[in-house]
Amino acid sequence: MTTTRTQVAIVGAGPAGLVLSHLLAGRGIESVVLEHRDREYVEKRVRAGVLEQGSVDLLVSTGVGERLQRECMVHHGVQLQFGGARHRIPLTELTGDSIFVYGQQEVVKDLIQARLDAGGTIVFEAEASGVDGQTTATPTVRYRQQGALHELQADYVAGCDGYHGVCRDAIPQRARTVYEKDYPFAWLGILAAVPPSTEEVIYCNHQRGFALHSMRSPQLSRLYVQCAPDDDLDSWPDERIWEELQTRFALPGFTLESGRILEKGITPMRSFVLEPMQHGRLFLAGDAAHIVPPTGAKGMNLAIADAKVLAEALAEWYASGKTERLDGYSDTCLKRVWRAEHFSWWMTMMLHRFQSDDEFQRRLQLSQLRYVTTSKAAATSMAENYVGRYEV
Ligand code: FAS
Ligand code: PHB
Repeated sequence: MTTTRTQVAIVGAGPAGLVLSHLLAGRGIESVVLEHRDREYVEKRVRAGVLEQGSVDLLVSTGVGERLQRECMVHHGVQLQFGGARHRIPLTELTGDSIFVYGQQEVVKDLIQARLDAGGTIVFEAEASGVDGQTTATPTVRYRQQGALHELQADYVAGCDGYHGVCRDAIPQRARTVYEKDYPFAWLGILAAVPPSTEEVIYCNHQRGFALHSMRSPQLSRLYVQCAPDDDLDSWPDERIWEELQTRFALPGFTLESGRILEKGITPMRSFVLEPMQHGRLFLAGDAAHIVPPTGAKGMNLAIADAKVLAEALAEWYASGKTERLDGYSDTCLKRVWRAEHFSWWMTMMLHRFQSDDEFQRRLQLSQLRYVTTSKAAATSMAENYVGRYEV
């Protein structure tokens, strides 16, 4: 077994781990990122698509936003469709902020390239199996690469390995509390080589279920349709996907373009928070600590926000030996996490069809949708949460 050492060991090369490594490098702090998959896999994995103003400001201000600024699609509103009509929430008019459509895989590509250009270390195909010594001064990550066992010693370990990673389990059961909720549906998502049929993201509440129309570029559409939680892709041939999407988005004078599906996948819907997000010298960031249903477009933005807080806390310790920010990391992050958890739950409850749905709940949903699309106060509340501009 080989043993190596760094200042900060980061498990996971998703948005949380890569932003953290990038920000630490900007403060002269060395890190090593251990990533289970190969570079091609992580750069092709299609996931989130909406960046908040705060996330974009961070990436641009730290020198990794040049392609994002060139290629992203800037949106000043989102559409809510229900009861046979579409209603616009004017995000920028209500909050002063916009949203930025730029695929998560593009953010990952830009960050990986920036780290490697800067001489950063990302060890691909390195699967972490556990963390030891997290309450000592030298926490250690055990990992396998090419069949051999290795260990990475560090001053601190950042668990950025997502919901299915191993770092969360390095926090003892006695020291943690889990809050979670599963939803009785999933999202089937497609990436299609079809120009978007809309200029702005459409969230649709339809009798048959929720549907979402987003995009990745003027040539690429990203769409989702609510499906059963145990659905599999075999029961969703392309023809059925397009037929269901066209049914749910149907409006007089509107045509949903269809075409070649490049990628499809089913994402389960859950809300999940682990408290606290730290134990000793192990700190969790992003999906390793919390999950939101993607209805609020918060997942990737929360991961980036956690990384920013952790980078600033680690920089304070390396500069001064002070631990106030590190000690308060979890409390600081959880304020924003719970705001995003509530908003994502609220959007999910307002827009989806629940099998146990009785007409009372259906009428509550429609009343909520009518209120959000007619009251400036209600629309502003939704807009503030959606663009991520709130004091928590
Ligand atoms: P990530 O999961 O992105 O990254 C974790 C990384 O750790 C991965 O690269 C993984 O390979 C690696 N890893 C895991 N275990 C490891 C181990 N043992 N050793 C080493 N590395 C390990 N959010 C939205 O806002 N909108 C969406 O539409 C949306 N769609 C999604 C679809 C899917 C299928 C999934 C799973 C999530 C989706 N999300 C969406 C949420 C998603 O964008 C996350 O919030 C975001 O990826 C969080 O980033 P990270 O915390 O970095 O975790
Ligand atoms: C996406 O573009 O993938 C997207 C947009 C809005 C969401 C979720 C996903 O709420």
